[in-house]
Amino acid sequence: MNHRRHFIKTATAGAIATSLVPEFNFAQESGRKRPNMVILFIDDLGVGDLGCFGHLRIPTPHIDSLAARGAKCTMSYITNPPCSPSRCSLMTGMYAQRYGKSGMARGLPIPEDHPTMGEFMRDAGYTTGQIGKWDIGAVGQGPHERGFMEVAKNALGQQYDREREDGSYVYLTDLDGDYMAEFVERNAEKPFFLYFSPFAVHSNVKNTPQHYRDRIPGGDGTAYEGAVVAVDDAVGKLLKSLETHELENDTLIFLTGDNGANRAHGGSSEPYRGGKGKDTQQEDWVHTPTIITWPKAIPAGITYEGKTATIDFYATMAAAIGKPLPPSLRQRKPIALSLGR
Ligand SMILES: [Ca+2]
Repeated sequence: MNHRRHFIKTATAGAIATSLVPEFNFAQESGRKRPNMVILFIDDLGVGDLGCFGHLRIPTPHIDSLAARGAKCTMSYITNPPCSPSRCSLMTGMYAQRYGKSGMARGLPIPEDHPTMGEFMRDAGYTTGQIGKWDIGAVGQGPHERGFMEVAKNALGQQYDREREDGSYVYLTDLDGDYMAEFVERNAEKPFFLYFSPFAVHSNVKNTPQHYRDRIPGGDGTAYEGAVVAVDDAVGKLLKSLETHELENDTLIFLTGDNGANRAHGGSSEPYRGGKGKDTQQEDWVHTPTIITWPKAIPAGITYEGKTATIDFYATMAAAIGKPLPPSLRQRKPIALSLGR
């Protein structure tokens, strides 16, 4: 199978959009091996939806294994709910209010004179890839235009029901997981940054394949519960691919949600109140389940109770590769990679 056809590539690295970041060659500067970066940004995932965060029914062994090999951050937040502003803040490392984005404001431009996380990593020599939902910036500010060299193609279909190129049915989350494994396989020999932002588990989830629902204890899982299991399987595909290429220790992985759970559609905010839809002034509208792993730098199996936020993932990645932040982010600090110590 020709995996290349599943991704659309820019002509050359750095061919589109430029940043204000000075030329910097980390490899020449330090001679150290550079870690790969992966962000797993799950749509509408509630703080109580994962086994490692206390859910009693949904089995999430792969995500739980991530937590076991790194840090579970129990006081982690987004700064701008819901979907679009949350993604803008993540990708720019800025409070989106700095460029006029308060509330949803879908389609509002992100700054052209400030590098996105994708542009920052691309300009550091990384191969950058994006899979799934973008929902950032204006027309002309898509993932290709704003730093991602490989962007997974959208499969035909609606919601979670999609078609493979041969016309056969595929559940979208399964396809997204395949894309992750493909991206790692293709780029295993050089440093990469993968931004995985699946449509899952955005509500209202209705058509989860029965075999996922059957994996809930008792076999009577809801469509939402089954969808979380499917995301866990996709994460499992990523982890297997990293293991196959012996990259586990050299990869910094963040997993989190873009905003709180939609409890009306089956998500869990436990042990907090609030979430998406109703009660957006309460805790779980902005409190997310975050896991950060990097075996070379973060102790295994720790629970970190200090505050963390997705807005600081950018600065954390910069610190991990030793690249100075752009001037527009000089006030940001990285999440301590020695979490818990
Ligand atoms: Ca969302």
